Amino acid sequence: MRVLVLGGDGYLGWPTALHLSDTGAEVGVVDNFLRRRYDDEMGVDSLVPIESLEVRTDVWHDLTGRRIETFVGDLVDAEFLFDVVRRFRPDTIVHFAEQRSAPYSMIDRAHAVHTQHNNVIGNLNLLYAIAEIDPSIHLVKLGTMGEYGTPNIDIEEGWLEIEHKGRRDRVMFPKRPNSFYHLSKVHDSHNIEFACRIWGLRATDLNQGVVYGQQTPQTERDPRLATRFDYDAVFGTVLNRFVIQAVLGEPLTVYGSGGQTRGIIDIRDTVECIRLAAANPAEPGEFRVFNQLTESMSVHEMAKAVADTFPGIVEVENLENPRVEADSHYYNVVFTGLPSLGLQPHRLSDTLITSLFPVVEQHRERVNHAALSPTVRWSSPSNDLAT
Ligand code: NAD
Ligand code: USQ
Repeated sequence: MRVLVLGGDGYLGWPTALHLSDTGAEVGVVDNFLRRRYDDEMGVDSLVPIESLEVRTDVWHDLTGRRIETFVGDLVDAEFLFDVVRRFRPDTIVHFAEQRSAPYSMIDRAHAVHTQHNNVIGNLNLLYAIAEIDPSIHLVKLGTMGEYGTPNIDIEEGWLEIEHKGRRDRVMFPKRPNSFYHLSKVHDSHNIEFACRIWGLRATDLNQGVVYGQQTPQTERDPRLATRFDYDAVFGTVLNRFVIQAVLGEPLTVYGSGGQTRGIIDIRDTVECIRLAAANPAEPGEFRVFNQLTESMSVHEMAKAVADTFPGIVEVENLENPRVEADSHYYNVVFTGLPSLGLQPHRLSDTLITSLFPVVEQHRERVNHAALSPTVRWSSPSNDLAT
């Protein structure tokens, strides 16, 4: 298998590239280091130091004898992207390369426009590149559970059978996301479904829940293979943030009552889900959707799971919610597609939480405490243009 991993320098893309390479695939990585530039913009850095892409791939080669080819450039630059797909000739393209923070997309007009331009245009260029160069390429696209929002009905895997006024149809599941970032993923899903239906492309949209964890069997082989670990209020995801806050002795920042429920997944399951999707491609013309999570939990339950590992020491603080989102709602998600392909999920447990503690403890001096507090507010749209 020849797999091109777009966004292969990121939190999930890098360990996925290693996992695929380890299982024998010929892997190429594309990235423009946008994520590293957001760190400079926000004045933060990954908790765990990360090496350059060049060093990472050299270390992997030294350890395993396997090469990962790298292509540095922007998906929004269609000529660059077409050239890479022509040169690498993948049979699978895994697409992680997007601006992925909801708070970042809600900072102001410029950040919302950047997010949707980067994500929607990059993805659209990719669809054209596949259609022109080789329509048999299987696109494995990272979507998000947040595309659905929190509807008052069960969340199906991408599609919904409906009966309306005595007639039946199968339609894409209705979407009601909570940020301009999550909306960009909805737009991507519609564009991909269109390309499958009209051009006969084949795609798997993986609606992934919130990821936690930092190590995979491959990244653990050498500290220079580490992937990033974000904890700040803009790019840090909830469980990773709670673990860092617990180790630092800071209160766990639950937004609102903490009743908001989300799908979650261990990073080791993320990389395996990608392998399973790639190894079992969608049919030509098929827009296949899997919900990529292994369990659902309220934010309050996540905080409790972390706090319980430090009995009596860690406090939970209910902050006024900076976001606009339901914190008391129905949530029942169907996720049978990936288990039916063989996924054996890791579940959140004390052991998993405590296995993150040494990583955090080792780098605790690197934490910028000021970056832990949320500053982006959903309810007041901010215009960055001078008036
Ligand atoms: P990340 O920001 O760490 O990685 C994304 C990578 O893509 C970065 O290295 C970035 O430089 C690159 N990139 C972005 N735009 C690009 C462009 N135009 N051209 C080339 N490279 C570009 O994010 P992540 O946490 O690894 O997430 C990867 C994907 O998975 C995203 O699409 C995200 O929406 C999705 N996802 C992430 C999570 C999570 O909890 N982290 C959960 C669900 C879905
Ligand atoms: N939350 C807190 N306290 C915190 C941080 C978050 O209560 O300190 C709450 C949020 O209000 C939200 C939930 O936890 O209700 C999840 O927040 P998050 O920041 O962990 O996740 P989110 O913004 O949804 O985005 C992350 C990734 C994104 C991915 C998404 C999957 O950044 O790329 O798409 O998780 S999902 O949530 O399923 O859409």
